[in-house]
Amino acid sequence: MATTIAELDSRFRIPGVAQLMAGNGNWPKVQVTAPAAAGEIYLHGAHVTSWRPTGAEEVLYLSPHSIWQEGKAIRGGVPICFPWFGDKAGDPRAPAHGLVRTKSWQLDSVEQVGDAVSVAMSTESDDGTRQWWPADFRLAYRVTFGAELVLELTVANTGLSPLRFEEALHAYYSVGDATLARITGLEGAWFIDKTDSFREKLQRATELVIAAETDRVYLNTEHPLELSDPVLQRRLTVAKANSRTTVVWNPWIEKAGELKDLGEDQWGKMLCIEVSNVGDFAVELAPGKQHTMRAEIKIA
Ligand code: TA6
Repeated sequence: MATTIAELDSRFRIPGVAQLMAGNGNWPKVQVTAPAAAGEIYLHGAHVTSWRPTGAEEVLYLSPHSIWQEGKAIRGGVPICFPWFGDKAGDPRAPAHGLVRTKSWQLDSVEQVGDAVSVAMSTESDDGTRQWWPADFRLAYRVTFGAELVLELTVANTGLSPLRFEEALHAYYSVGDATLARITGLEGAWFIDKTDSFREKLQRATELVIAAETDRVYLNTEHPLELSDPVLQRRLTVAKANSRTTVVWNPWIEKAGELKDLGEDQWGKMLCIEVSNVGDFAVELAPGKQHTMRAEIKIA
């Protein structure tokens, strides 16, 4: 028996700070209005769709054309990709970016931590996931909405066999004009260019500029990045822990036009920087062990 939003709200609300409410698609979401930040996270996919530090504008991009429909991922915010990234190798029928961004997650706790609010959700393997990926796992996700947005994804291997999985916090950032935004902190890193037959290339320039469709997996990168936006007049830093790859994506006009839930009028307003462990840097996890990937986003 599904728990109603009213029942969830009575269990988890913190008056004036956090409440459960019906969001888009009438899907349940936790709405946070903490002293340090406002934000929201849906139980659908444990999907963060908003983070606005007090005194600042919204930081995350959410498509106005997102399709709020069972089985569909919300377009924008921070989709969780697990246990594979992109298409599943050797199985074109499998859902892109894995199995959990369209699952309904369990809400475990909502806590005020100083002037921030921390929301914990979880999900685990079931018959539905095992038909695509014969593994036993539990995911625990903790999101702290404060002066920083902290995302912590913990994967536990609850089975008897080793696991090898990819993961990504596929964050969409709102930008004033993607062609004027600049990403620094990647110089000297090698990357796989998915727009050029997955060729491996070296990032020579100090600044990454979006001047065409951009879909790159930066390899063996562990240090913080900076996204500067001269239009919105802000700089974001994206720091991470236990993540060896960073994906940078902008679909540009043509690919955006092919995505019904994005659209060619939207590509210039978003830029994805994805803390991840993908490809050769997928995570190997022994039975009974767990791994936590962490992203910390703040306005510089
Ligand atoms: O992270 C970049 C990427 O892998 C792109 O190749 C593009 O497919 C994007 O993710 C969005 O994927 P989605 O399945 O959400 O449309």
